[in-house]
Amino acid sequence: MRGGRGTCPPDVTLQAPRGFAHRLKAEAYARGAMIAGVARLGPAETAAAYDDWIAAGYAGEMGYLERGAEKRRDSRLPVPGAVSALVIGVNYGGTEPDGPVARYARGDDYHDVLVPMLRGVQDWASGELGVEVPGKAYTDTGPMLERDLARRAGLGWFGKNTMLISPRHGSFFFIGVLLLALELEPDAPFETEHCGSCTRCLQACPTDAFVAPRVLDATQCVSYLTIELKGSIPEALRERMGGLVYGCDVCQSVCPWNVKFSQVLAEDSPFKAREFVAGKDAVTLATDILALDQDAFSAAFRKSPMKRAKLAGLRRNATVALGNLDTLT
Ligand code: B12
Ligand code: SF4
Ligand code: SF4
Repeated sequence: MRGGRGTCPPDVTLQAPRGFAHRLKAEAYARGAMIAGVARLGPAETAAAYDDWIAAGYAGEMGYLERGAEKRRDSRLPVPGAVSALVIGVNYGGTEPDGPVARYARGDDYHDVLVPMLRGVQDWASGELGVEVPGKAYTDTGPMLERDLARRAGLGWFGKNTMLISPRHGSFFFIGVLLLALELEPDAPFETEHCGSCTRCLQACPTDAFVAPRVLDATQCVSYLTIELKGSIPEALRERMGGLVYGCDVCQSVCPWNVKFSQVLAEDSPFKAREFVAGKDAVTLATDILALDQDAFSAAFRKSPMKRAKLAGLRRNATVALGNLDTLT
């Protein structure tokens, strides 16, 4: 019926039997999802907000965001024939303590976990329906407005910190999307918002990176500065980064929805902190990073999302953190 998992011929859209969407979500839960919903694909309601964000230059050096803009505006475009999305949220441990490395990056790389998880669900669906179901799995791996799709699938609302927040689980979860050329009964989109008059995240951001509620200037965000930025970190922002070495959770940690509803990580979760970062304060971690050579770096961060910054990026971050903590000689 089709040419493999990543590809599928146009105009092949299957019809799922009644109740199949429920079974599909149950399969996702069984494979590790904390939340799951089904969305009908189509033009993104937040496309204009996205365009404005790009036009304002808030994406900084992340040029890929503009290049994929057309597909991001309409979720039917990335996979020909796709009409539905299974959208999952996977817990990465909001009850873990704050530290110099953001929670999402302490364990295994989520791309290596969520994509196979979703492909497993796709294969399960093919087996159940007796025909290969065309589709493609994404988690931060393609031109997709994942938060837009997650809201559409009923998972939660856009917080003022821009995170997709679930009223039952907070926001410390990854989003994974499985686009399917399969007609499924969709869940109701999440239509309410529950930030109210709260502004804790906006006030707590160490670099004042929020231009307005729900609008983040990524070029000012510590997550961007420590992970995405290739060159040196602008001097004016260095001191404000304090002891943050990789990523930032501040605007999530202060959120009452996380304080109350964050979920504990399962003992066998791939997102448990690896030895090199577990329990270390900023000075210890930064000192250990500066002692790494290339081989030791590769061994310590094998299958870790922290590889993305490369050794040079981690050294840069570690140096800024140590400078801030007044320990450089
Ligand atoms: C680029 C990017 C970043 C950039 C920019 C972040 C940003 N807020 O835009 C940087 C490097 C800074 C970043 C940081 C982080 N990221 Co990031 N990132 C992405 C990526 C690749 C694209 C996001 C994007 O399109 N940004 C552009 C803006 C305009 O889109 P948006 O923030 O999603 O906003 C949407 C809505 O909020 C709405 N909207 C925007 N403005 C307004 C205004 C109003 C009034 C309304 C109603 C709606 C609205 O429209 C937008 C488009 O749909 C996604 C993966 C993906 N493909 O979607 C992951 C993703 C958003 N990141 C994720 C994570 C985990 C993080 C960090 C927590 C990592 C960390 N600890 O350091 C931080 C959080 C920082 C933060 N507060 O957002 C998760 C978020 C999961 C969740 N529950 O929300 C995602 C979905 C990856 C994943 N698959 O799990 N990230
Ligand atoms: S991740 Fe940190 S720096 Fe970025 S917006 Fe949130 S609090 Fe600000
Ligand atoms: S801290 Fe407050 S304003 Fe910010 S996302 Fe959470 S509830 Fe919304």
